[in-house]
Amino acid sequence: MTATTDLTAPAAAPVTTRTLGLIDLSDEVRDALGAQLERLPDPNTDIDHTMTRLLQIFSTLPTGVLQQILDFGRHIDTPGVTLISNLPVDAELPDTPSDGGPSQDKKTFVAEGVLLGLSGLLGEPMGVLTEKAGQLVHDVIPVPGGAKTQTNQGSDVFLNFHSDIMHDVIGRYDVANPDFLVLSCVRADHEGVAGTYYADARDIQAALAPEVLDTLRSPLFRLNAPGSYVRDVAGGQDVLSEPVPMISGHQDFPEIAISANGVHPLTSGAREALDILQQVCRQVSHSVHLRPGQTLLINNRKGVHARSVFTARYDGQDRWLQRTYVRRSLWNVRYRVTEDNRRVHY
Ligand SMILES: O=C(O)CCC(=O)C(=O)O
Ligand SMILES: [Fe+2]
Repeated sequence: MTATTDLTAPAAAPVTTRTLGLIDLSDEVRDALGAQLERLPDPNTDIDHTMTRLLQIFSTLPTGVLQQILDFGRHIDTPGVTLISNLPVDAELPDTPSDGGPSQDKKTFVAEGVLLGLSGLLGEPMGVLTEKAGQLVHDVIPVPGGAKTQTNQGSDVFLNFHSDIMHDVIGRYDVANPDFLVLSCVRADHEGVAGTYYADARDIQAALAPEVLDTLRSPLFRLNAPGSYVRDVAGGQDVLSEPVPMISGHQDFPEIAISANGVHPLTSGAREALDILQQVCRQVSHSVHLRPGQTLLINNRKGVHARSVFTARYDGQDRWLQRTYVRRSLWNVRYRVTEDNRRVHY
């Protein structure tokens, strides 16, 4: 774990990098979790029953660890990102699916159990029809056609600092989107160089000149819908949100929302501020090279995340992450619910 420091970037104030939460499980705790998760059935068969069982299993974590995870989910002043290490893994792993998943050959569900069990300590996993076909467990895998895109299928290009957002007919893409992402590593990339970055909005604000922050706090930006939505639904055309600020809310507890697939600034000053924002994100960010048995808890409102370039070979052994989208509560997003599944939204 390193804070990435680029001395040429235009931070206006000394750079500080907020704490990266760290949890390292003992081998004993890992094995006890693993023994229970080995027997887990496919979570998709009865998701609410599985979430209930997982709550029982994960409540046996040592009290200090459990509280650190719960505090991550419930408090405004806790870290925006926490890395959990030494989690159990599946004894046998099929090839990384070449089509971006899900795998048809995965026989045990330890990774899924870890992902959903941790998600359940933060809130409720949810799906979106236009992202991974509404699945609750997302596979994040490099796909040849998406190598150069600003999406989770990419590998050849730096995936810019962004929030995971959703197209929404209300014109705001940062309202019904997930409060948290949970990202688990099933398989690392061949060279082990793929980095996941996180920049905390509190650190970003502190590093910005007041006039740049003022611009970023003004509704001078339109978010483009996610790449998956533009590609699959809008025939490749940008679909923009109403004008929004990039950073909003309480001075000490700001919220940030950036779209990966392009932000349209409404003025030249806003364009300049956006460039500075990406550079400052790099300066204040943590980077983690995820390995099997590691999971990142990401607060999708307190900060923004990014991914480095890495080399995909499309040989069945490529990088494979699993991801959930988590809402603290499903109540205030009920206007988007599908008829078929109360966890899945349009
Ligand atoms: O591949 C990564 O490390 C992060 C990708 C990403 O932005 C996401 O899954 O939302
Ligand atoms: Fe993302």
